[in-house]
Amino acid sequence: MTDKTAFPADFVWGAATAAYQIEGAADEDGRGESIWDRFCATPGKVRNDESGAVACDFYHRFPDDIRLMHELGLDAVRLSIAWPRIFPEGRGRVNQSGLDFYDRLIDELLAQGVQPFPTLYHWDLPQTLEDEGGWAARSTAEAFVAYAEVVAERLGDRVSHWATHNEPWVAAWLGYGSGEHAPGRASADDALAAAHHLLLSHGWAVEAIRRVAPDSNVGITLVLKPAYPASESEADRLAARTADGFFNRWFLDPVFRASYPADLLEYFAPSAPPVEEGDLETIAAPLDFLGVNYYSREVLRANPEGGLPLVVRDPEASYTAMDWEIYPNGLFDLLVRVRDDYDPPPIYITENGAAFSDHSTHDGEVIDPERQAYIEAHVDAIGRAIEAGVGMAGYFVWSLLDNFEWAHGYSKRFGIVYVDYPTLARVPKSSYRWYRDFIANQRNGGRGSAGR
Ligand code: IFM
Repeated sequence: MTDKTAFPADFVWGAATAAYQIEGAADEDGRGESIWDRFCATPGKVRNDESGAVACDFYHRFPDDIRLMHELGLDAVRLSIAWPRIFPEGRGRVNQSGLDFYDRLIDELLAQGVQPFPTLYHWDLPQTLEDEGGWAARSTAEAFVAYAEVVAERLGDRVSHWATHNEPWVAAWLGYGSGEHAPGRASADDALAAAHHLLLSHGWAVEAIRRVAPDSNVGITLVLKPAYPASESEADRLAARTADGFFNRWFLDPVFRASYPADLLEYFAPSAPPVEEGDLETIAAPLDFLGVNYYSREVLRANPEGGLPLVVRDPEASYTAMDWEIYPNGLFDLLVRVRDDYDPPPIYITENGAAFSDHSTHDGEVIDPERQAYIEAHVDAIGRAIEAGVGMAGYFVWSLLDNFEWAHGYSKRFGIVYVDYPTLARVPKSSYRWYRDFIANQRNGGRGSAGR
């Protein structure tokens, strides 16, 4: 175990959320339709045809939820801005009520001592833009920059840290490659184009945010998944390298090296991202921080039939309710590797957490020791990375509240606060109390033991 005093005094302890997953109020105050509203309304796309129409009703209940954040002792919270609240048609007309909502939200957070770390895009693209080609079209990247500028202009006097995008791999490959997520397209060409335009819009937005809010720290959040070979064989090592290229290097290389990885360009050929002159230099705009979302790893072996690498399941390992292997050391390995290969700016773990099937007991308690153990082990891995010299700036647990888990609907609970969906009552879980005591202990220089 790491020495808990490894964390610097200014290390940020946070929790993460996203607009579509918690806000609800889908038709209120002029919000436009998003691709997730449309996807959820399409029968069979989301478990039980559930949607984020009400979600946790954070839109109305945010003062109470911010009180929970304050009592938890959070330094910061990740929230995302819903693009369709600001530009109901994606571009053009600004909906002032949408901006007013985030204005009130940010003021309330600051009043309670919680720093907002907004993300501009957490997957809720205005449907009108999807109708014009979505992220597969360059024009969506142009619309994103106009949106980023309007939001940063209004909120930039109170926001210190902006993330442009959350997990462009998911937005591109699950949204446009497999169709598991909105908008539900299944085309590798579209996914490659979407990934490129997401990255391009990131680069353009970095410049736009800094122009209108010069004191901002700007970064991007990538979901990274270390890939390990199932054996030392050359074929398995190549399988792991390909998986690593697909998940990790495809995004890290353009952001930090202004290039796409050559082995993956070859792998995807004849499909290719629609790169225009100057795009890669734009994407590689220097950043103030890198956000890393880490949940699990993959172990790969070569496919004897020559197709995609095969994922190997470790029968000895523990898995979460998402069926994701619990592998905290992967986070340590990943952080050291990202530092060695990319020399990034300070890293925030912008998401880390686990879904388990939590229940409220007869006396109304929710006891979730597996989640506590998961968080503790991953925080420990971060402490070890700091001791190994990796520049770490903060940790955000995913998630503050149980919420709408995309195609899984409400069936997967990631929160440290339980949400009773029929009544929308909030019940802090035992992991919430553990995290509260852990944060308080860190403020105390890591000298006491975190309460159980
Ligand atoms: O719920 C998601 C979140 O929106 C993005 N990162 C992963 C989480 C768990 O799947």
